Amino acid sequence: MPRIGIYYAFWEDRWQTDYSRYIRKAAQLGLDILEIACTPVPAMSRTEMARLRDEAADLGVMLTAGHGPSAAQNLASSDPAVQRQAIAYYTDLLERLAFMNIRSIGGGIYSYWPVDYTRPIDKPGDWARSVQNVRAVGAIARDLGIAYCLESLNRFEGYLINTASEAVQFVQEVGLVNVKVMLDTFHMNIEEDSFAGAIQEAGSRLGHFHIGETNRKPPGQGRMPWAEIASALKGIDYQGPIVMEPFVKMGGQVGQDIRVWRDLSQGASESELDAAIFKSVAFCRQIFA
Ligand SMILES: [Mn+2]
Repeated sequence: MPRIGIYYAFWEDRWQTDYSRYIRKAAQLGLDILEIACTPVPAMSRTEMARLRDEAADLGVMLTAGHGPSAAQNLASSDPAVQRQAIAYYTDLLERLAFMNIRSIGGGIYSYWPVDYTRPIDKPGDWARSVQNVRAVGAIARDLGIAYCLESLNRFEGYLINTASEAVQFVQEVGLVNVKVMLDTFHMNIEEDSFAGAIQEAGSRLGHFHIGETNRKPPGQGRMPWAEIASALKGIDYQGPIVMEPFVKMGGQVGQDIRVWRDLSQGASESELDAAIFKSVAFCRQIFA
């Protein structure tokens, strides 16, 4: 059975929170994985990190990490000082994730997010710098037993890796087994010619998979071709995490960064949001069985 998870920010409007609450909620809703944001991790005490690690273990919830790096954490930056700062950031972060028994980090962790498109883009230069620096950071992750998963993002959110094909090329140039491709159905829906084709192209390099409908509602509420997607994942014998990343509420930094400008939940209360996820988990168990 595949491991199904959820990104905590479905319920939150900030990129940080008390994750204990969501570890318990994930367990209650029948999820195998809680994905957390890395934002608060560098400021956590060892006691707090150990508490989250142990709470998750006690409830049988696996933790994974997602990250949208700030401009100061941009491994592709043309400024050598920013590159050094970004490498130092990941060096500390990865050690902390390993301490928390988190063995997967994913996202635009080869660039920064959200991108400032008012500035000119140097894709070849940023690509070359990012390959080199992801190799350095990826080696640290490898030594800690962490998969470093590069998420292919749609053009409005990223410019270095928009497709599975570009992700595979990037990962090949990095050349480390633990630096993997990460796909997300929301981004794939915009950029890929074929869902199955993209998954097949990633193949054994696929390390993390995000799911959601075209408008980021929970899986099962829209028109994503789930049968094709599930069949393709089965075809490549994908055994990694499948994490839903729904966003339905406006407000806060999350609503701003995700560009949620209407309440897609129709005014749902927290218990109604929970019920929607409970239903979506059942849908995922069925479709990905
Ligand atoms: Mn995603």
